This record gives sequence, structure tokens and C-alpha cells, in this order.
Amino acid sequence: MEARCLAVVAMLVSGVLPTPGSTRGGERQYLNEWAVEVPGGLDAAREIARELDYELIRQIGALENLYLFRHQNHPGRSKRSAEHVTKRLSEDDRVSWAEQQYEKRRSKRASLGDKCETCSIDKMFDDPMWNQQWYLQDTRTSPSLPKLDLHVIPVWKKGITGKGVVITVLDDGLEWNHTDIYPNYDPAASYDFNDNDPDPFPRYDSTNENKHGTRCAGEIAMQADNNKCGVGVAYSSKVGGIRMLDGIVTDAIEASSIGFNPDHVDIYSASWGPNDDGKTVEGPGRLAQKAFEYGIQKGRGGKGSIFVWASGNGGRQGDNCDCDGYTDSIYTISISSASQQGLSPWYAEKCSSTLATAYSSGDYTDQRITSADLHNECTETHTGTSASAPLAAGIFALALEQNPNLTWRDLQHLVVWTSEFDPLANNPGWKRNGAGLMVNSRFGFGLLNAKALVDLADPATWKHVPEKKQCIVRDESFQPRPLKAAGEITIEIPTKACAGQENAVKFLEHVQVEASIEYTRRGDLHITLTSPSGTSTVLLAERERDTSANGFRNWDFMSVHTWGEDPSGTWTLKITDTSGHMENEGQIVSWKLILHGTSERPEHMKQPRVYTPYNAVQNDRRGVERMEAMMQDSPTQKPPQKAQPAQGSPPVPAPVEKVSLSSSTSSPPSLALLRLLQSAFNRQSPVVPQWPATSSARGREEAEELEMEKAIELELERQLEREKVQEMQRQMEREREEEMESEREQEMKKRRKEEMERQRERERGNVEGIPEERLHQAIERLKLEPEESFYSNVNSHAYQHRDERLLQAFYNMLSETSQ
Ligand SMILES: *[C@@H]1O[C@H](CO)[C@@H](O)[C@H](O)[C@H]1NC(C)=O
Ligand SMILES: *[C@@H]1O[C@H](CO)[C@@H](O)[C@H](O)[C@H]1NC(C)=O
Ligand SMILES: [Ca+2]
Ligand SMILES: [Ca+2]
Repeated sequence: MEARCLAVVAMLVSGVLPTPGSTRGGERQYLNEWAVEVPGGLDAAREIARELDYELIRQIGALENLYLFRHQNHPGRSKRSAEHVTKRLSEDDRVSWAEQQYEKRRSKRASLGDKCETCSIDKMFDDPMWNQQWYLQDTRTSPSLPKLDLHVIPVWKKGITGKGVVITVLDDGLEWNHTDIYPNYDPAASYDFNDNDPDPFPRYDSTNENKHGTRCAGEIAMQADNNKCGVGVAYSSKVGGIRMLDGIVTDAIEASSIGFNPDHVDIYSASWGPNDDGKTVEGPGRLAQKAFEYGIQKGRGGKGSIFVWASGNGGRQGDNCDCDGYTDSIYTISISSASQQGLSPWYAEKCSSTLATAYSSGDYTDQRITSADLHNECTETHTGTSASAPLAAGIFALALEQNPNLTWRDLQHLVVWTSEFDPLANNPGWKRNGAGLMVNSRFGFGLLNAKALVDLADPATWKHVPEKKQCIVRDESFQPRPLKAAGEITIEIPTKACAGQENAVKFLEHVQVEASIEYTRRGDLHITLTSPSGTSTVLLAERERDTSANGFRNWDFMSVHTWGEDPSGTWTLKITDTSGHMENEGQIVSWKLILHGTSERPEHMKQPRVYTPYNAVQNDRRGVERMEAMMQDSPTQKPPQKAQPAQGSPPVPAPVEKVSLSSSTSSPPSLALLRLLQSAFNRQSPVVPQWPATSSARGREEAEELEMEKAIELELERQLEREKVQEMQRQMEREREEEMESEREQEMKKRRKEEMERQRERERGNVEGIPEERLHQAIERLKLEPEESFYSNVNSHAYQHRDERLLQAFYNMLSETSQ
């Protein structure tokens, strides 16, 4: 929408914008409430309300001259809009705009499943669940797991714990008297827009439906060291709750929440959005959009409110966060999830607007997120992208304590520049953009690293990013172009990016393509944008369930993937339909390319981004663990002598990979193979297949060492697998006792069973007898870009464990090459 691109202008011009929510289908429920813009202010609004028989409920958030009216003699809910009433209002000379409020279907991005199990010990705090908080401290029980945690502890050790920073959670309420939250509770950051009173206390019911907000707030601001539940990421911050999801959600309610007390609240955390059903296309309405713009311009004393948004849980439904105008907004920091295993979880959505990632739940054996829960209880089973966004909000609170002067754009730059590729490197879809940044539509710029972010934000060294510029590129002579099934529209967009003008953009931030597309089946459209530097980004991926014929009307597709690039040159916009639904047809009606960025290079970007191995610490630790394991298991052997790499040095491929295949050991080689495969995926430490010429330059001592390491690795892996199988058996037993309620659970049970069988099979050891050069070829193919390698097929089983996926991929490959 115009409003989004021309923020300032939109604030001044009114009444010329497309209808909010115009692209959504389905039946609306209209309320007896109207949002009314009265330039004369509160007194005039009171007068109008009295004359026309309305109740003046309140001003809408911080939005000046916008008020919410309730009509006394009108049904509370109706399928038909009362256009005559709206007309009467908007035709009043004192009113510049009026709109009847209707219900917006909003889903909490919530709760996906069961319980946490594996936990270990650390005595930093006395809180009983501290040891379950694997994403805050490295509680790995096995060295074969990736190092886990968001590097928060080093920040706490500097004394930065969120002091003076205010966060509010926009959700279904907040149990503010929860004893692990109460000391940090901030009534000035709280309100109940469902009941229109200042108390956000959730409504209790038998299913504890309204636990979501309390759980999200607990992740951020649980008290530390009070012997209750766990520890919040920003445990000295202040937290509030806006109750707005437990009832009818309207544009006015969203706007009131997004714009609540913006001079007091620093960070708004939202874990909800349009339905993740894979067929909805919806963005903020006019009021919510204005509230975002107001927050960005005026919030935090003009430095801009921080809006943190969960990217969505619609992965299973084939949903795509490109179609969610809240995550897709340039004003929100959209956060996705990674599991304990460093994988994209089954519920995650892909899109080009996701900025970064925090940990959350994953597969059924993966640990979940710990928090406060309703009725003064605790939970260790918070899940989904819902759980990721508050962790990010907590980390941003730490950054704001370090440097309260950060602007909303400073913070986005900090996130882009410090998020980590390395811990998520074992996923397909990574690319390096023209500015040298690693980016992925599952994770944005990667896993948040609290320490790196807070360090870079240090006010002694951080320079505010230069003034924001915006350059709009359009083609005045563009005529609508038809599109059919199996067709393709390619639009070349040459641009100087407003060079020589005041608004020249030389260093990109966000890019938007605002387009109107008519199409008989929206879900079959696929749109890519390629930058002059050659970065190709999927702006819209197919959504099987989206059969709507509504197309897109002035929809802003947003991408962060070209961040830091020079936008001048030729952009290519490509729209295709490869669905095979031959009856499909439509046209691209209009488009506009909007470049956001700066004319000058931001200070921190004067040196290239350096990617250090996130797990350097892990290598140290692994060395210790390995030795212990070895002492136990094979006491007659001499311990490995190789020094572990120092922190910050480039990753060294684990040597075990190089001998595992040519070795004549009788142990099943499958797990060593897994290692090999894993490292083949890690582009920072590519496997250099030196065999069959292994013996050439290698000293005997080194070979021995490798041999040993391999044996240890295998043993550890085997133990882990045994534990896994046992755990699965326990899990299944537990489940047998439980009533299987839903279809989903049935399905999960089946998956578990299958997984267990595969696991058993794997244990038996099974890749023997494969010719070496086959393996060699397979590894070579693994190193190819995801699109070209077989991994792209395997990827469709997004819910399996990494090991399993790799092994499966390998088998597929081998059977393929032997045919
Ligand atoms: C919190 O308030 C509710 C509602 O008044 C009450 O039922 C509950 O006992 C209180 N919890 C605590 C821990 O005081
Ligand atoms: C923030 O900015 C104000 C005004 O420019 C300045 O006085 C203050 O020292 C700054 N604070 C920090 C932490 O840099
Ligand atoms: Ca606590
Ligand atoms: Ca979604």
C-alpha cells in the first residue's frame, strides 16, 4: 500500500488509500464500532459522539485525532456493513474519515506439543528450571550436538540484564501477579483492549487457552535467582502485557496495541498474525499501518519503537510469510526459529522478509522453551515461532540497555551484521549476497548472537546509521502483461537508484516490490527478484492451499536479502506459474520497485563482515569430552595430541572424515559417514576428498590420531543413538497410556514409530560394500548448490532429524547412481 512506502506523505493525505484487507476473502463480521478521524480533536469528537448518539470509547493508541466510537443502537455483530451509518459520519464536516470496524481473524503462533526431558546442571542461578534453559546456557549432553545457546551469558556477565528497558507483549493477557514476573511487571506498559480497562489479567478457562501472553512475557522477564521457574533473557527489564487477542480483533484494537504508550514502551513483541493456513494474504489495515509509522517516527523519543514479530507457524500448511503483511513490513523485525539441532523446524515458514532467527522447539525429541505459565506455574514446553520472538525481544532489550540511543534502523543493522550463519550452516538455501552477507529465506541472516550484537552496539564505538533514503523506481509506460500456466513474465528494471538526487540509495536496506497481480489461482504464482549484483530472492513461493482468485492488490513484497548491496544496475523481476494447472490465467497489472537505504556507507560496514565459527568454543569443549570418553572406553590407547583450534580461528574440518571410508575397521561406518556428510554441507569447512590418495603426505602419528578420533566419535555416536532409541521407547510407552485425541497426534505417533525403525536399522550398520568412488561422487554432489543437488528433494521431508535426512539423502543418491 502507498501508506507503507510513503510514510510521511501517508500521514498527511487521507482517504485515498485502498481498502484495508482488500485482498482477503471470507465473510466479515462487522461490529458496532467506528474509527473516526476528527481533525478538531477530543472536544470535537465528544460533540459529534453526543450529537449522533455514539459512545466515545477512547483515542486510538497514540494516533492523534483518531477515535473509536461505539454506536448505541446498532447490533454488536453483523454480517453486513452499515454503510449508511459510515456515510453519515464521514459526511459530517468535522470528520475527515470514518470506517466501521470488523473482526480480523488472528491466530496466536502457539503451542505445538509435549515436554522437555534431557537436562543437566549448572549452578549459576537457583531457579529450578534454569538447567532446562538450553538456549541460554550450553547444556549439551552429547558432544555430537551443536553448541547451543544465544550467547547471552557473556552479556549478563558484563552486568547487562535489560535494566531500564520496557517491553510489552501484545497477546491474550498477562498474569502479572505471577511470582516470577511480578517484580518486573510494568502497569504503564499494559492495557486490556478486549475489555477496555488498564488490567491485562488473562481470562481463565478450563483449557488455559489464554496462557500464551504470560508464557511469552516470562521468556523475556522471569526473575533470576528467586528459586521460581526459570530465568528471563532480560531478567531486569520491565515487562507489560497488552490483552488484545482474547476477543474480537479489529484494526482499531491492533492499532491501539501497536501504538500503546510509545514514549514509555521500547519494544513490542508480537507472536500472532493473519491465519497461518497457507491461503490468507493479509496485512495491517489503515490504522495499524499508521500506528507502525507513528511508532517508527515518534516512539522512543523519535528513535523509533522496536517491533518484534514471529514469522509464523504455517510451515506444515505450506504457508509463506511473504503473504503476512506484519512480518513483511519494513518496520518489524521478523524472527524465525531453529531447533536444538540447528535445523529449520517443521512449522517454520520461508520468506524474504525474515531478518534473523532464535531457538525454539523442533522435532519431538528436541527440547522446548521454558517460561512462566498460568496459575503461577512454570512450563518447559513453550513452542513454535511464538517462543522465538520473545527471546529476540529480550536480546534487543539487552542491546538497548547497552545503548539506549539506538534507532530502530540501528537495531536492524546490528541484527543483520551480527547474526550467525555457522550454527545453521547444515541447512540448504544459504547464499552470499553482493555485500558478502550470508542469508537464507528460512533464517534471514542467521541465529541471533546476543554477545556480538551487544558488543557492536557499544555507544563508545557504534555510529548511528546515516539518514534513511528512499528511491522509487517505476516504468510509466508499463502496460499490463498477461500470464498463463507454464508461462513466464520477465521484467527488466534498469535503475540508477536516484543517483545525483538527494534521495540516492547506494547502500541498500529493505527492498519492496509493490505489485498488483490478477490471477485465477493465486497459490500457483512464483516470483523472484534478482539484484544487479546477482542475488536472486524468492519474493513469493507457491502455496498449494491458496486457491483464491483475488490475486494481489498493491501488495508489498519485501526482501532483506540484498542488504548492503549497491542497487544501481538492472534488476530482474520474474513471475512464473509451473503448476501445470493449464486453466490458470491472469496479468500483472502494475509494479513499483522501492529501494530503502542510505547514500553513505554505514560506518560498521566499512570493513567486510567477517564470519567466525560460532562453535569455536564447542571445539575446545569437545576436545575435553573426547578425551574423557576415550579414557573410559579404551584406556590402553594414548590420548589425541592435536591441539584444539583457538577461538576465532577458521574451522578445521574434523579429520575423522578423511579416513573413515578407506579404513578397514569392522565397526559400521554409517555414523562416520554422517560426519563426512555433515561437513560436506558446511561450506565453511568443505571436505577435501583426498582419498584414495590418503597415505601420501600424511605422517603416521597423524593417521593414528585420526584413527583414534574416529573410534571415539563412533562410540559416542553409538551411545547417543542407543540413548535416543531408549528415549523413544520410553516416549512410546508414555504415549500408549495417553489417549490419542487428534489426528495430528496420530500422525506424530506414526512418524515416531517410523523414526524408531529407521534408527534401529541404522544401528545395525548398513553402508558397507559400497564402492568408494560412488561415495566420492556422492560427496561431490553434496557440495553443489542446494538447487542442483539431491538434497533439494530430501528437503521436502523437513521434519526429520538432520542425521536421518543426510543418511536418507545419501541412500537416495547411491541408489540413483547405481541404476
Ligand atoms: C493472582 O490473581 C488471581 C486473580 O485475582 C488470583 O486468583 C491468584 O491467586 C493470584 N496469584 C497469586 C500468585 O497471588
Ligand atoms: C544518548 O544521546 C544523548 C543525547 O544525544 C547523549 O547525551 C547521551 O550521552 C547518549 N547516551 C549514550 C549511552 O550514548
Ligand atoms: Ca525465576
Ligand atoms: Ca503465515
